[in-house]
Amino acid sequence: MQTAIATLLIASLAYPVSALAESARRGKAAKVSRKGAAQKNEPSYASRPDVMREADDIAERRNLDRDWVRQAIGQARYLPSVAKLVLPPPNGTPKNWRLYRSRYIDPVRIQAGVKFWQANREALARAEKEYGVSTEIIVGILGVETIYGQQTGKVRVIDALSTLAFDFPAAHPRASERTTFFKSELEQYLSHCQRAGLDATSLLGSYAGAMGMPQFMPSSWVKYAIDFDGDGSVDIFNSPADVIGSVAAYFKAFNWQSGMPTHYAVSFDHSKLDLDALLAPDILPTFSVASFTAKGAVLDADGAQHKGPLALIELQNGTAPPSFVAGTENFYAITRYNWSSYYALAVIELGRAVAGAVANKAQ
Ligand SMILES: [Ca+2]
Repeated sequence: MQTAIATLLIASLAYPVSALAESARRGKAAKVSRKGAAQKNEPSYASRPDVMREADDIAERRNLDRDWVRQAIGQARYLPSVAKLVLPPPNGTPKNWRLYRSRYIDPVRIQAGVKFWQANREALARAEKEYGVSTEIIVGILGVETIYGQQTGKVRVIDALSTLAFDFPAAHPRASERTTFFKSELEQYLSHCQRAGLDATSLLGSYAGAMGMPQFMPSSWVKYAIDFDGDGSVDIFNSPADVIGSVAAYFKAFNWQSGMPTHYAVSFDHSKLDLDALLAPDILPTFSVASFTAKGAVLDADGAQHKGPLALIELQNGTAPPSFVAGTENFYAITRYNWSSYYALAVIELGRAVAGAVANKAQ
């Protein structure tokens, strides 16, 4: 989602991203596309004077050809299914890490990851060297996002972004903020397509407008996507090397620190446990090892040696007791791709599983 990302979008929705990201990427994504394809009876945005006025504003702000912008947005159609997907799940929907994990850490995805790793060793090694971002994390991200390009979304980006920019569901608690976000994404999308000579009405992506193998939102596409195979163009749809370099550049920009573990195992000393205090900063790494342990968190030997701040990450397991890990600044960096600790841990564990399978094959 993330983000780059649909990621950022989902991120800023401030509720269990996991459920949303999942529904979008799995079954419901296909459903949206089928429904999306059937939207021919929805009027195009060309018939909405308020939207055409916004198109003119975009053209002026971005110094784009007015007719071109009108034509691109004018061809977009409202997607009712997309609008529904961005609404928060009903209150009280329990999050479930084990269920979430089982959907991403599976043999199909691990096998696809092994193939991707083997086919792109050079680019992965170069990204690790130039950006300090480990192969495991890049492989984990691309597996969770799109199964290495197998599921990049089938919704027209112009339809998704226009729907969310001009008809974001008012029932959403942060509708106004989200509307502003999607208007900005639409604007950047159009501007980038125009400059890169791409057809803004034909690119496909997720229901939120996230594109390509890494599912970058337009703002991340503009800011972080790079040409990493040296062919002179940036292609996050078809070039695995460009995708690898772009994800690495994204992580570097969000303060990924080379060599730092993402998290440590944590248990509790119940005699001094202050769980409320430990959970108060949520996923933001805030505690030194000393203050973490003073509040009753017990780290393993590696964790006790950690130099930077830590966060106590809680993962609900439905009605079963929650799981906990001690997240570092690198764990937090992964949540900048998609604002969910469930997402981050799935990325980490998938990357690790693929690495293990690659090592096994090498023996
Ligand atoms: Ca390229």
